Amino acid sequence: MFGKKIRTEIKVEGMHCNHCAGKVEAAIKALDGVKSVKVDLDSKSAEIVSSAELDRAVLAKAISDAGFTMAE
Ligand SMILES: [Cu+2]
Repeated sequence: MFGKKIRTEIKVEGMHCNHCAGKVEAAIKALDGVKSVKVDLDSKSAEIVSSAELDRAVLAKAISDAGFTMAE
C-alpha cells in the first residue's frame, strides 16, 4: 500500500523546553491524517508528514489549544 505523503513545515512560538515541544507534537499528532511530527525546539519549527493536505486554520487551533502560537 502506497499512501500519499505531504510534508508541511510550520513555525511555532512559545516553546521553551522539551516538555513544550512534546505538547505541540501531541497536539499535532492528534489531527486527522497526520502520520508523523518532528518538533525542533531550536528552530521553533515542526515538520509534519500527513496523508492529506492539512488545513492551516485547524493546525493553528490545535497549537493554540495546547497553549502555543503558530506563526504564519
Ligand atoms: Cu516547556
